[in-house]
Amino acid sequence: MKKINIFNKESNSPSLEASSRREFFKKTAVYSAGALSAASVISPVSAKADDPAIMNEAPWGQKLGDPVDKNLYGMPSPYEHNNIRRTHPIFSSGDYYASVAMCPIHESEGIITPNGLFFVRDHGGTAHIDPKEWRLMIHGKVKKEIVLTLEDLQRYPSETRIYFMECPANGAPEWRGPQFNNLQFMKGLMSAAAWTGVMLKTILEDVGLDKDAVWMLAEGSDNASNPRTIPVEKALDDVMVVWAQNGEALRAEQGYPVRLIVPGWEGNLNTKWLRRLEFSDKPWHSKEETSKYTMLQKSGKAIRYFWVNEVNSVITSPCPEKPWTHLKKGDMVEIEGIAWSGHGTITGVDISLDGGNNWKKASLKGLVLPKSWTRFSYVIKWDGKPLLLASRATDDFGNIQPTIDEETSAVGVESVYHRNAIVTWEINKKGECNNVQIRKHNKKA
Ligand SMILES: Nc1nc2c(c(=O)[nH]1)N[C@H]1C(S)=C(S)[C@@H](COP(=O)(O)O)O[C@H]1N2
Ligand SMILES: [Mo]
Repeated sequence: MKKINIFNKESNSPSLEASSRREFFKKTAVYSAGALSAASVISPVSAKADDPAIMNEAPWGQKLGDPVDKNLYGMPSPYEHNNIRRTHPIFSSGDYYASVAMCPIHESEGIITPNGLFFVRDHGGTAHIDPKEWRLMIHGKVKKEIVLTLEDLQRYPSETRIYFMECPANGAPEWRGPQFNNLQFMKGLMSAAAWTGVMLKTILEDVGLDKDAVWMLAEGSDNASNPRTIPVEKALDDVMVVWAQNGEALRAEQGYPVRLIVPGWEGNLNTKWLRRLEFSDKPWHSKEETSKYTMLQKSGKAIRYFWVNEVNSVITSPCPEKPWTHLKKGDMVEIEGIAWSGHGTITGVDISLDGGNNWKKASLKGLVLPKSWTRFSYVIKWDGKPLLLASRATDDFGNIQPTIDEETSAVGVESVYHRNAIVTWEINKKGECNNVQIRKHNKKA
């Protein structure tokens, strides 16, 4: 877990950090004066009072609409055809079985991803399982080895919890420089949902773990099986065995009928189409099981076990797909985005308008939950001048998002995993938004 400490504010004394931070905000008070609270009136009026679209009776009001039994499972409006997952050849190995479909996070609202838009990462295609045929075996270093049917599993008391999930390869192509002028391809290997299932610790209390059980192997029943090892400590903490997502059964793409949820840890540990949990006193040493998601360091050595999705954030509005080209000089506009940390809860997000030389506090809006997406907001009056917009999140474990220089000086550019360096958008005079990489930021803020 070495990498975490590199970006951990604990290297400074906490009180010193806090006071220098206060000082900083005092010093930048003048600069901050241009920033307005989210409560400021924006009044972005663009239509005339006699606009025919409001003066005339709409065609859809002149006839009956569809009968309520037309769609017994609701679908998005046909006008929302652009809000879809997208895949890209850079993330595929020639076909789309072992590949990814990325979440349209630029269109995402709030802290929940609709089930049809949740990102998909399959290694051997999406399996379709008849729930009657589904079984879960729990064995190895347990007092009582068991095989559960779905009905058995659902007899355990259930819980619903909101968590994000992020593939550690999110942003992978960005390590060597900007690759996409597109947020969905840059950061769309993540989503968030309300998961319903049983806490794994509830099952493990029932079957009884042997004292020397320290590792858990989770395996799926799909073509890839995705075997992964997880420390028992985590399994007993907040891991869930879930069958529902946002109030309905899991989608096939998310592992129907049952998957593992490992909150805040790498997406690949969240085994879909779960079939087996095996407990052991030692890690498994085969290549498939542990060597895939190591963290290559600059030295050429790799960190073997590294699971947490570190503190991260990105501005989702504006972004390359949602520029400010419709804005006029002097318009009020909300800068908005998502922050998340697999360690815990987001404590704050700072916004920079000048590529990281000055930072100001954004407000966190709505629910702020551990290991969940957290929305942040910062309203400005745009003077029509070019900006370099960046966001920087902190979490309650004292982590702060690193600059690109800080991150690459720690791990080099050969890594493809766990990218959490600050993302910068360049807004030009036309209001277009481009993905640029600012390597260095003012560290003091
Ligand atoms: N059985 C199985 N589980 C799996 C995978 C898989 O291919 N097979 N992919 C893993 C990876 S790498 C990730 S990032 C997450 C993605 O979950 P999602 O497809 O629901 O977004 O599932 C993980 N669980
Ligand atoms: Mo993944």
